[in-house]
Formats: sequence, structure tokens, C-alpha cells
Amino acid sequence: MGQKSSPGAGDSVQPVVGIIMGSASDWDTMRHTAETLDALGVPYEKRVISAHRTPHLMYEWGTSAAKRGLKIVIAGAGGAAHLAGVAAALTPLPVLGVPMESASLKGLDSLLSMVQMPGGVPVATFAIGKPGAVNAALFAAAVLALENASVRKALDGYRAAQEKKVADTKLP
Ligand code: RP5
Repeated sequence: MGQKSSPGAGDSVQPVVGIIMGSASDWDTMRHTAETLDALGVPYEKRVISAHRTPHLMYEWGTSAAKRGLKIVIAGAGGAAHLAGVAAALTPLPVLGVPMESASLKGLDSLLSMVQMPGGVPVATFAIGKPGAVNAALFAAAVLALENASVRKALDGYRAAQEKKVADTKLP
């Protein structure tokens, strides 16, 4: 299962991260998660799944995620953003949530509905929008790096490049 869109570095081998999003309209943000995982060589699958619009698919995907070899789920959703919470209810895998910057409330609705989980069903919620999408990927990579030397090396390289870029910044 898992419709994989256009093949990229992340789709070439057994995916270990499952990126899901509530709508194709979330892709402009969630592509930053995919691009960051690509840069680190972490294989993933990506799919649009809505907790509200496709509840049966949500159940099927969530209950099969671990069996299919995924290790971490990253869920992006906006508005009444229940995707990450429902995913966390269905899978024993760690679920990272990325709140979309919604048009009407600038993502505060997404953030609050994602972060305010009841005790017993955790979702690790990240910042609204692109920073959260990037950081969710980096966090997932940091967890995978605990047992994967090549991801550790890629993550170290990413951070070194980031440090150099900021330190070398020239102001006008
Ligand atoms: C949520 O509703 C999605 O995650 C998306 O952020 C928001 C709006 O979806 P569309 O109406 O653009 O499909 O479920």
C-alpha cells in the first residue's frame, strides 16, 4: 500500500519514514520534509490521507504502517488538524506533526488542534509551516541516526554546512 508519487531519492528503497498530509494543498509545505529527507538519504513514502475525508484509508494506512517497515510517521495537516493525532492512535510508531499555515487563522488552528493531544496518545508537534516541515525531517533523521551510521554522517554534514553558511554570511 502507499501510493508513491513521482519517484525520487526517497522512494528508491524500503521507506522508513511515512509522510502523510491531509490534502494535496499541504504539499507546498510538506515538500520541504521530503526534500530534507532526500538531502539526508532517508527513504520515505508520501501520500495524501485525510482523517476526515478518507477515514477508512486512514485506518488501513495507520494500522499497517509498522508492518510495512516504516519507523517514523510525519503528518502535516491544517485547520481542524486531526491527522497526526488519529495516526498516533492507530500506530505504535512515533508520530511527528507539522501544522499547516492555514489561510484563515495563520496556522494557529492547525497548531492547537495538533498539539493538544489527550494524555496517553503523544504527537510531537513542530512549528507552523516550512520550519516545522524541515525540522520534522531533521528530527526523524536524528532518531534514525541513533542506529544508522550513514544517516548520522549525512546529518553531521548538513549541520556543518548550515553552520558554515550562517558564519560566512556577509551583510550589505
Ligand atoms: C486539512 O484541511 C488539510 O490538511 C488542509 O491543510 C486543509 C484544507 O484542505 P483543502 O480544502 O485545501 O483540500 O484537512
